[in-house]
Parts: sequence; structure tokens; C-alpha cells
Amino acid sequence: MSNRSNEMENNQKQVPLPPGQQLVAPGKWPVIGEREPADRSTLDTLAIGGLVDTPRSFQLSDLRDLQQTSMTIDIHCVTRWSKLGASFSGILLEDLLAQFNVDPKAKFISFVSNSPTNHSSSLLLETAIEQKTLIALDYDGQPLEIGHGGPIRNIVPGRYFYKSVKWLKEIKLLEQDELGNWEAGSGYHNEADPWLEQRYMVPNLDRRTVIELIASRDFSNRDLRSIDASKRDLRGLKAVDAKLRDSNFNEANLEEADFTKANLSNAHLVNANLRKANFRNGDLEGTDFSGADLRGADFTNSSLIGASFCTFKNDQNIAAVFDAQTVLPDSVIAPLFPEQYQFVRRALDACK
Ligand SMILES: Nc1nc2c(c(=O)[nH]1)N[C@H]1C(S)=C(S)[C@@H](COP(=O)(O)O)O[C@H]1N2
Ligand SMILES: [Mo]
Repeated sequence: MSNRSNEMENNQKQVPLPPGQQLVAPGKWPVIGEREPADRSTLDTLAIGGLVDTPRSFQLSDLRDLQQTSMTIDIHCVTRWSKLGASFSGILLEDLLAQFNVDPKAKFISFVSNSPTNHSSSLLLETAIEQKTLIALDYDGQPLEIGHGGPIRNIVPGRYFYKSVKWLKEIKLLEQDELGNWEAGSGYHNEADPWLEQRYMVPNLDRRTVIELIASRDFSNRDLRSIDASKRDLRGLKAVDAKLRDSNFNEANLEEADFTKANLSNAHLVNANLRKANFRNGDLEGTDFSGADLRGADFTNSSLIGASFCTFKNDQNIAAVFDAQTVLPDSVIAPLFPEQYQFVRRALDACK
């Protein structure tokens, strides 16, 4: 075993991480998803409504006047990056709700964002309280930056980070659940416990549809989340703009496949033949390319946060292969986990 893999195994053993997660570089906190709120002029207001006696709005200054709680939590993003020891302070949801008479019929809580899509996420009210949900105003003793959802965002410790909504504008107490955007539109798991690896809900693709699709070799523009195409011969597959989160292409033949603008977030492409495949402008966050043949593949403008190209397993390296024709600019690999970045950088340099 090389020193490199020794180092990497040690790193992985030092800290208990939920399954399938890796650490971002120390001190790094990537901005994920939406980068801008919808209306910067109304960011200071938080409304509480739904099943409460008197719906009410708080200004940022009102929130600062309430009892502040500090906590240090571990961030686990569904796209496989984790950041340990992030310190937030703000108002505990439980303390905020103590100011209201909450109708006992309220079983769910929805957090709504001041964002272009009215992004939202919801939880069982009981879970939100148990998990010590925080209405966070500060990170590391400073007001939360706008890119990270400042000035007001909720933080749900113990759940994948998509339950923590940036630019929080409204909290609704509900009798029936209102699924959030990622949960309703992208199949993200509604419970989202990283220790149980609840990343995605079970998909609703039936076997016959899958077989027909694979035979057609045309996935363009379709939502085929979690499709199992492992070991299939899909040479020349058309998959422009396809939604393929959590899909399984392990050991598949995808030579010259066109994944332009496709979403392959958390997809499995272990040992796949991806020679001359096109991933331009793709969402490849958390995607596993370990052992894939990437000779001539094009990754121009793709997003690779949380992606893997090499796995160390039982003293063995399952490493992707590149050649001088692989298009993988340094700006594209820069957000990779440090060990992954080192591996890819060295492998690419060796091809020059
Ligand atoms: N309004 C809004 N909130 C959001 C998202 C988003 O796109 N829009 N993305 C979610 C996801 S998937 C993650 S991992 C975190 C990212 O937060 P960060 O950009 O501060 O790291 O925000 C969550 N909350
Ligand atoms: Mo995420």
C-alpha cells in the first residue's frame, strides 16, 4: 500500500462520519444550491404562521433581543461532503415557539425561503424540536453571510443539510406535511437522517419502463432518478439534461455517452467505461467515478463538489484512468475533497 492510501485510511478512521461522507478541507464551507435570495430588501423579516394563535413577524433586531443559544454541530450534505465543528448561534426553535400558543393539531413544520423558487423544507414538528433546530443568526461569532443564507437561516443538527433553509422568511405550523422543493421535485428523502443514509426516497420507475429506456439508449430530458443501469451496454447513450441523481451505472459501457447538462448527483459510475463521454455543464456533486475509464472524457464547466475518482478498499486502489485528451481543468477539480484533488491532479499531470 502506498503512503497516500495509508494517509487517506487514517484520515477516514480518525473521525466518525456518517456512511458515504467525506470531509471538506479544514476551514472550508462550500456554498451549495441557490446563491442569491429573491429580495434582498426583505431579508430582515421572519414570519411565523399557520396553526398558531396569533401569526406574527419578527425583525432581525427582535430576534437578536431574544435568548441566544450557541451550538457546535457537524454539517452533512447529501452530496457527500461533511464539515465538522461548525459553530452557530441564534434562537432555539423551541424558545421561539414558546412565545405562541401552538395548536395541538400542528404535526409538521415548514421552513420557507426568500428565494427565487420559494425554496422550502419541512419536518415533523416533534423532530424539529428534538433535533434542537436553531434559527441561526451567527456563524463563528459573526453575522451569517448572505451566500450561506444570512441574515436568518434555520439549522437542523442531525439531518442532511438540505433541511437547513437559507434566507428563512417564514415558518409555518401545519396539520398536513407540505413537502419541500428538493423532497417533492428531486426525490430527496423526507427524513434525511445521515446516519441511516436517508438520501433519496424509493423511486417509482417500473421494471418494464427501465428495460425499454435502456434499449432506446435515449434518456434525454427525462427524470430517471435512481435508475439501475449497472453493467448495461449503453454505448453512445443520449442523456442531455437528464435527471439521474442516485442512478447506478457501475460497470456500464457508456463510451461516448452524452451527459451534457445532466444531473448525476450521487450517481454511481464505478468501473464504468466513460471513454469520450461528455459531462459538460453537468451536476456531478457526490458522483462516484472510482475506477472509471475517463480517457477523452470532457468535464468542462461541471460541478464536482463531493465527487470521488479513487476509493481505497481492502488495500486496493479503485482508481479512475485519464489520458491527455481528458478535459478536467484545475478550476473544475478545485472543489474536490483534498485527497481526491491530489489523486486527480497527480494522475492528470502524469498524462501530460
Ligand atoms: N434557500 C435555499 N436553502 C437551501 C438550499 C437552496 O438551494 N436554497 N440548498 C440546501 C442544501 S442542499 C444545502 S447542502 C445547504 C447548503 O448551504 P450552504 O450553501 O450554506 O453550504 O443549504 C440548503 N438550503
Ligand atoms: Mo446539500
